[in-house]
Amino acid sequence: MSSFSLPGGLYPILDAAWLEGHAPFWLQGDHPEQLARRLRAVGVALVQLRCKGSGDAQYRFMARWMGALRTAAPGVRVIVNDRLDIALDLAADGVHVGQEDLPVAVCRRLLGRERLIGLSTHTLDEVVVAATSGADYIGFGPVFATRTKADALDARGTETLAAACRATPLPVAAIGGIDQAGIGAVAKAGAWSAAMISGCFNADGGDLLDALLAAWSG
Ligand code: TZP
Ligand code: MG
Repeated sequence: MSSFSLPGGLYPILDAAWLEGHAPFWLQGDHPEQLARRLRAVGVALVQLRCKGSGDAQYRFMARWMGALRTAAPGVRVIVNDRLDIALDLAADGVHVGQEDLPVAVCRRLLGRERLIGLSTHTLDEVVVAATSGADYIGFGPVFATRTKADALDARGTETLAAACRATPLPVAAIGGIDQAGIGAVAKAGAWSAAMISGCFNADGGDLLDALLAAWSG
């Protein structure tokens, strides 16, 4: 495991399908660079790239955003969802895997000690097991109901999130339905960060980063 010391707070997930369906302009021209600059300016430390499309689409989406983030947001760490091979090819700062993806031990062997590995968990049992998996942080959720992930499980609620945070020494990235209204409770529950896809943006696709940060800090 790497020596994990990364500031928490907002953990935006740039999801290809969500952006395409709700805020496609972020995918055009130099908008990726503009959003990358915004993320850095507000102090975001970690971003995840997520694309559930074909391998080719996944690669193009992630390569485009990796380029934008490296250029316009140096210092912001970039985590690739699911695809360890793409993470390696793009020299990402780490990978985020689910319970049914490549085992953390395999990711660690290929990524080395310094890069980050996140592991999704959904139950307290999974949280406990994850503590010895070699992951640097865990995701836990869905905390609230979400419309973004079609096969999302039932909302766990902030009480269970707090129990998850108590049950592990690892930093917990809460996920699922987190928005301006809920992010304060997520922070109070002891989460290290709030991972968000839709909650980062308003209905027009404008970013809500300032308001989210204010609500996170209470
Ligand atoms: N895993 C659990 S819920 C979820 C994922 C990827 C979706 C999160 O999206 P949103 O829009 O922040 O609810
Ligand atoms: Mg996965």
